[in-house]
Amino acid sequence: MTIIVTGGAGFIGSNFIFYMLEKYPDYHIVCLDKLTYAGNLSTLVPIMDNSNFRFVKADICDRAAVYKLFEEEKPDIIVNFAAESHVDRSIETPDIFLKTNIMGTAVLMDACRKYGIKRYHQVSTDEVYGDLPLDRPDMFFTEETPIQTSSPYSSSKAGADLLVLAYHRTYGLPVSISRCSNNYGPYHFPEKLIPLIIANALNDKPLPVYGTGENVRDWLYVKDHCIAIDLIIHNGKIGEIYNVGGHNEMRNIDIVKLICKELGKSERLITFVTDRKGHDLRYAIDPSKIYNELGWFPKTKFKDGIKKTIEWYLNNREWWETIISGEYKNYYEKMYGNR
Ligand code: NAD
Ligand code: TDX
Repeated sequence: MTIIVTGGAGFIGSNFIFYMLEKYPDYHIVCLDKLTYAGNLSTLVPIMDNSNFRFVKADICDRAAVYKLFEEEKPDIIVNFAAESHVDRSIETPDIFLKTNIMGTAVLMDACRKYGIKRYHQVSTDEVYGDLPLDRPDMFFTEETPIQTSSPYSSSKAGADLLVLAYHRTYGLPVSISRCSNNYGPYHFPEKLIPLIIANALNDKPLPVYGTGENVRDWLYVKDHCIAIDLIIHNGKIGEIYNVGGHNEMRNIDIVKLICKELGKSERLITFVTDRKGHDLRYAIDPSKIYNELGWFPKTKFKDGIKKTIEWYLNNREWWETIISGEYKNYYEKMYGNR
């Protein structure tokens, strides 16, 4: 079995590759990644010598490079993680989100049509459903919830999802889609809430909370997401969408306070800053379908997952300090300098 994992040098993709190499010692895993600011080859160093693993630096929008790789590897399955993934960046520069997230998806699927594959799996997000009101805890996103996006990021992911479904209907491409809630865990890029707060707290820097901090996210430990994708690519129905969520809704402010507590840092570091434009209020997934069809449920409780995550950031300071001392410094100054 040969699987091409795109975006495997990023947060979830790298965790997925580690999980798959360990679980399936006879699989050949090929990582295709452009190594944007979010891709980190140092993450993959421990597996670079594994004979079942190959890394290829390429852009999913580069048709010639993608076709060449398909010709060489003759993959059975494609799992597409490659994307521009940060909402705040999409508000500043939407173009690259449209290019990578929509056009890149089309190029990958064209390659699938040309060379033939068993399955194309699109890693999508609950953000395609827009948001839910804060005062309706009875409401959840199901696979039938209409698409209603808020940001250029979520619109680009929704556009890609529609294209994936269209390739299935029009060309009969064997596809599946997973729409997951917020992930957290090792190798999470420190521009996202949890790793940013951990890194800032460890450096006694202000902890920026957008608006009032009452927005709610449904947090899932990244390994549980990897397990869900593994189940879907092996047993999920072709042409179907699966919601993946943690049953774990938390307000941003409570997450930030919890991290302060775990690290023994003062809550006085918390700084309320200007809200994100179009900020989604609440995400909450109903994962009944994947539970009923594939037996998946989130195994890691948030209280354990967040401890493991904090421990990882404490033990891997070099990984994230290299990031925050490099080019990312300019981004941070631009986004938070006058906020
Ligand atoms: P990430 O930003 O950490 O990693 C993205 C990876 O894609 C990087 O390695 C980057 O170099 C690569 N990449 C970007 N553009 C590329 C291109 N044009 N060609 C090839 N590679 C390219 O993202 P992540 O958080 O790991 O998210 C992975 C996927 O999961 C994304 O599709 C995202 O939309 C989706 N998702 C993320 C979350 C979350 O909480 N992080 C939740 C649901 C869904
Ligand atoms: O400094 C911050 N302060 C803050 O209050 C940052 C970076 C974020 N926030 C808030 C905004 C959100 O309400 O925290 C919440 C989480 O923010 P992000 O970590 O940026 O994640 P989110 O916008 O929810 O999107 C994430 O989940 C869905 C991923 O980045 C997406 O790729 C995924 O699709």
